[in-house]
Amino acid sequence: MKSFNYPRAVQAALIGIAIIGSVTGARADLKDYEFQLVDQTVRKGDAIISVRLVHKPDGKSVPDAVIFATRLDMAPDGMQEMATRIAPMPSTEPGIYKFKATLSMAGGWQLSLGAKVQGETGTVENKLVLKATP
Ligand SMILES: [Cu+2]
Repeated sequence: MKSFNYPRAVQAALIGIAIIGSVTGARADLKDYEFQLVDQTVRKGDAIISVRLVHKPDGKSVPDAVIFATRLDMAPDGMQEMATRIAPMPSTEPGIYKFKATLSMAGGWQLSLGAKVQGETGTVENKLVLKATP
């Protein structure tokens, strides 16, 4: 019976380590956060782009993050030099962040975003691809 007890003790210790690991991981891991496009497709021209910042482990939206849009360009269509200006807009829904941009051409646009999340150190960085329709 002694041979039985030892592995169980090890198993219990490993579970303990796993729990501690996941708790600290949830606090410190910026990979737990991601941006998601509210709409994958927008109309060409003056557009409003809405993104949601999500905490993946619980699927919750993250309000009060400091978001900065770094770039919007047509890299998905091989035109990375074709960039357009992007401006933040006020949002009425917590966890949803809005931007205004002029998408001068139909096709794929890549939005590069960064975020500072309350209580987390470092910066969440994501690239999202949306489609502008003619
Ligand atoms: Cu283009």
